[in-house]
Amino acid sequence: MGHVLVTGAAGFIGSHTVDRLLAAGHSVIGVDNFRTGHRVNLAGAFQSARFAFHELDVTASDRLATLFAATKPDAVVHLAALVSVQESLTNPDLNFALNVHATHLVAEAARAHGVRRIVFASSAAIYGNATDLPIRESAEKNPISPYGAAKLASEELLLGYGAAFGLTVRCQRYFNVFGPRQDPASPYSGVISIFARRYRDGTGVTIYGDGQQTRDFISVHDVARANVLATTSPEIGCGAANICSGRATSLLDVAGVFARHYPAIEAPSHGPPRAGDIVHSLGSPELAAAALGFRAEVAVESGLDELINSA
Ligand code: UD2
Repeated sequence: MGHVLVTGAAGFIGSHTVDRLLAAGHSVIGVDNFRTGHRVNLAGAFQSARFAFHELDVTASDRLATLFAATKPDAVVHLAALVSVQESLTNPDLNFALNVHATHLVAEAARAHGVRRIVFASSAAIYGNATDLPIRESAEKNPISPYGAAKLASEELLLGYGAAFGLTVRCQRYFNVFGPRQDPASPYSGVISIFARRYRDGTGVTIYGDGQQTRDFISVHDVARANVLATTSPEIGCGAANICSGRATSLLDVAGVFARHYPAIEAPSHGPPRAGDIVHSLGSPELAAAALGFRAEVAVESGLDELINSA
């Protein structure tokens, strides 16, 4: 079994990835600075004797290198990031530090300490406003935020490392991930996390626009499984793949599931469309199926049922 270091371990996707690696029998070194992650997300992981945790900022390069030297991981799953597109617009310096420079520091530590594989949290944001749907990996990359640009730059950096130094690099281009532990704190948080909080609190939700806009929502359980496949599958090449469901779901359909669970709560109100919103986003899941043997299995409706019932 492998020895895997996960950065951003206490985050939404990180903590589910840690849980799944542990369930598969691997040993895991979790790293997080709790900037946006939460210790409570690792409550299950802390029960495992195969889990070790280090509170560490990945931009502290000396401490990061010391940790790699001490723990000698086989693979790194690099999920630590500035996760908000909006925050990358208001604080581009921090976006560069956390979403570009940190990637370099992780790649360098990995190279220096003989890590065989790096799995990286990329994003559909690298495609920008793509209109030719479903979006394939070969589509033009037109990031429209510092966040999307940083994710694309990090992909290139890592793939260059892979080619030069013989590491296997997998870039995971996540679409709209949802599920338990997603933080609804900001108005720019994922829409499903906002709806889940507001329905639970008994306050109505607002749909920006007519609700016919669609997204490729993917359950965090599927995303964690894709991360484990990318980390542990033998004989895998370097590359980038969409991690998506390949299915378009409208906001009205999402709201409809919540309405069935909460019949007493007022119907959504409609506000003006959000500035800069795209109407439709949909990924092609075919490359991930071919490269990783990954296909999403959780239907949006059952993922929403689980999320609502766990609230
Ligand atoms: C992503 C980014 C967002 C922005 C946008 C640019 C995430 C989570 N969000 O948004 O920051 O950069 O890309 O295209 O990465 N909505 C509502 N009511 C709400 C909240 C959202 O109707 O209370 C709508 C929103 O207007 C959009 C849809 O829900 O049409 C999905 O919103 P999202 O922020 O979850 O995801 P996305 O891909 O639009």
